Amino acid sequence: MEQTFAMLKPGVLQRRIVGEVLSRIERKGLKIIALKMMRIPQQQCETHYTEHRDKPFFSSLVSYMTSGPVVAMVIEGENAIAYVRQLCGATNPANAAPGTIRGDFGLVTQNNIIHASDSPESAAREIALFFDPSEVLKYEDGNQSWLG
Ligand code: 3AN
Repeated sequence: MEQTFAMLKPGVLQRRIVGEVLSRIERKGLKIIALKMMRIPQQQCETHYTEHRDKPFFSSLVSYMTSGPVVAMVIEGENAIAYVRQLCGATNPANAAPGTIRGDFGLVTQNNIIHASDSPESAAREIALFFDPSEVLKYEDGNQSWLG
């Protein structure tokens, strides 16, 4: 079963919409197998966004992402990476369709509510960066064939 990493960005807790965002992930049938609130240390944040190190928005992105608590998670399910990206919508909320998380809750690109891994390689790297294996919990769903 595929696993992906997602993170609710600073501001989501303050706006009291953590539950709304998590519920969209759960309603889809995806399974949350790790979840924690944390403040990201600067170094860890720079490592997480290392592919954007040379972009003009890098330092602003890192200071925003370390400015308040985030909610990090590992999500499991069939095609979890693609489905979570689909639930998020386009990077720029101006282009994100209504009904998507960014389309419904976001206004500007940097503060676009949620991060989600974009490939199996990023998912593995990001899960390992944020979670100790002991924090990722395997549990049975019972016989629910609609879960795929
Ligand atoms: P996504 O998060 O949709 O995979 P990426 O990987 O291109 O998009 O960007 C990573 C993060 O960098 C975005 N979630 C957003 O916070 C920030 N970002 C991307 N493009 C811009 C931009 N043009 N200006 C400011 N921040 C940006």
